[in-house]
Amino acid sequence: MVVSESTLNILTSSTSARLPADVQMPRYERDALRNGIVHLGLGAFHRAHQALYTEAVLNEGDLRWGIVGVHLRGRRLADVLRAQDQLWSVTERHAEQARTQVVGALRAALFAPEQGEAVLAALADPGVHVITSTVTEKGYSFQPASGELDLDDADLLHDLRHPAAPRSTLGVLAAGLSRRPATAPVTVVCCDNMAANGDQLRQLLLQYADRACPALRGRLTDGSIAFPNTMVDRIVPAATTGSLDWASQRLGLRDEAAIVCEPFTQWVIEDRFAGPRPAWERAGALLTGDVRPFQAMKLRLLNGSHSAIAYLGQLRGRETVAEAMADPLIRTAVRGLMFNDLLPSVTVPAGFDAATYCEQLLHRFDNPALAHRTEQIAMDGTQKVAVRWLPTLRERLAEGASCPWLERALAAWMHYLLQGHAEHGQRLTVSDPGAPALVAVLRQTLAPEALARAALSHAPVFGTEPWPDALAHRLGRHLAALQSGGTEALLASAP
Ligand code: CS2
Repeated sequence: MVVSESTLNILTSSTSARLPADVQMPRYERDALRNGIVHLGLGAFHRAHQALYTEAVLNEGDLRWGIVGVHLRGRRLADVLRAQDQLWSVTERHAEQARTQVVGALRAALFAPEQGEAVLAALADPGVHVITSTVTEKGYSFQPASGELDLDDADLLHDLRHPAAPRSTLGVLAAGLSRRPATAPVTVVCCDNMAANGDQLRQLLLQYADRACPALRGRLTDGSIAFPNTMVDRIVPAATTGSLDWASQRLGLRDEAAIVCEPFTQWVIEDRFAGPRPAWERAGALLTGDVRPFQAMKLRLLNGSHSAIAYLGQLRGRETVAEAMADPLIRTAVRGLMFNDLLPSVTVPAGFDAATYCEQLLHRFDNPALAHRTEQIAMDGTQKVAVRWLPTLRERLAEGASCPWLERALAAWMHYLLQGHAEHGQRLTVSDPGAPALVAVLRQTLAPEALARAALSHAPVFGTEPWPDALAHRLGRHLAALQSGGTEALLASAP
């Protein structure tokens, strides 16, 4: 083999000895690892979150939990990880502080479209006791408002016709689980930002099984496959050229899979496993009977605020969350949204102080060391808004309360979808497979109130239960303000 200069400068098992002494390395023999976990969706979030909890378990000597990673789409990262012997670095940064660790937990990075057989074999392996997933909300092929399968999803439709050669998350999971011996229980741990994410995934698999592989229904209902609900939290921006260059400087080696994320991390998991599991609690995970209060607190306060920052930030030309938070108009709106509109709808888990939690969130959003792009968070709004904002809005309106900030954020999202450019003129890229259908509805009229009414009747996002007429009226006023005076006019009229 020709060893080129550039190969010598890449993070691999052999070059890792050259890393600076303060970079934490795996403290176990990687060759002795066994496959215990299959993970679907090998993006940055998994590699900075669940993989680190598992790494801590491995570092304590329980080597049953090596991870087989599966990329469902996009092969670049699978290739990168293979070239790096499945190693990558995670640097936790806040302002000037930085701590770096290299993770060794990954045993293989499979690319499902080309290695489908190996993926299904891994899922069916009786030595694998846990399957985790981070495929983003849209990766589960469902309609956010109804929770039903999205029969417009091309990959899902493909799999319903060809279940033995699946492409979608549900199809891959169903085919792999169907192959497992009946004597091998397994736990599927959904780690995406959906309410009752484990229950939701199980429901979707049941719907899928009924259409494509009826034999799986029995396995999904006999208790041999568990779907605990989880709450996952860590701010992990997608890598940028800047973050990769920064990591290379720090490591003295090129790591094309390097992650720079915040120090904060939280994982709350319903303690409902069908077989053995890694002792993730040793790494700080909370195993508990009821995850719902944690999910609501996090999805509404953190993710709900994030989405507002994203749409206001995009319209006002703020590239990152930290930049958006430094904009007084956005900061005031985010505080109002959190403390006035969202917090009253959240039952904070025992032992948490709600106001402290919100202040911590503001501090996390301010982190100047992260380039967390508002464009990234703005993606897939049709999935996210339905989970992050609408349950609060429904509940608060039913109680007769008002949500002035949340309603303004909703209007800003609609305006963002329609505008296509920021207030200073820069083009905006809307990346959301569900958006064209909503935008088509919005484009049917120009009158703000009619536009708001049309949006609220778009069932895939807003559901089939009617929204109060007064809401359409208020949203219409906000849209009119946006059309005439932009976000400045929108936010100036807020309480
Ligand atoms: C963000 C989340 O991109 C987004 O939609 O709101 O990825 C967020 O950073 C994480 O959920 C934090 O735990």
